[in-house]
Amino acid sequence: MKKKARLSGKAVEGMKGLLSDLGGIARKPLNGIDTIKSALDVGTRKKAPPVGILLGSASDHDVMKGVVEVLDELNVAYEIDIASAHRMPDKVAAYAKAARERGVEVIVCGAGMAAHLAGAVAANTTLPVIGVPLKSGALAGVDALYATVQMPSGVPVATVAIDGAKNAAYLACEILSIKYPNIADRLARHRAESRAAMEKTAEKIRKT
Ligand code: RP5
Repeated sequence: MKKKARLSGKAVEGMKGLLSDLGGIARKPLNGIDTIKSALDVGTRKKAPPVGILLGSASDHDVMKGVVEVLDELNVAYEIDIASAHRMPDKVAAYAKAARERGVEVIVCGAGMAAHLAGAVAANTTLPVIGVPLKSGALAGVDALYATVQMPSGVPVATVAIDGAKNAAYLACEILSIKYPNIADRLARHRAESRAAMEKTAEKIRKT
């Protein structure tokens, strides 16, 4: 009898979280781009949001929701889906090949272990691809870091730190800010706020 493929407990939990996050269809206008975030229709819609987020597995969602949190905070629209480089290679290639024409402007990929996702996406598009190496397995993300960052010349992947989901989102926004002045303004405001918060803490420390 054929053995059924089973998802790990972590993957099932990640999938549940992802589906509950995507449960309510959210519309978010950005610079005239009206978007719907849905795990179901990525790759088929004509007008895509500027940021595409791909996860190598449902088990990556816990960390990768950091990308979503930052994009929500900066009011930048995105679409998110699971596209595993080794389990769904055809979906990965199709997504990457169609992305530019659909209107995607930056792609963020998060994957762990041998982490081929960002490289496989970069191989199929000339859009900027940001890779987030994720901590998992025996090598705790060092494997994913090397696999993501060590792209051969000509097919770059801008790689952030292990589990650096939030920085991937900020970097995606910085890339978009070249074209969208309102995103540049929001980034500048965010930097100013984070500086002010640090000064406030410093003030407290100085007084103790
Ligand atoms: C990678 O292998 C995924 O990106 C994930 O980080 C890791 C484990 O995947 P699952 O076995 O949990 O699906 O491909």
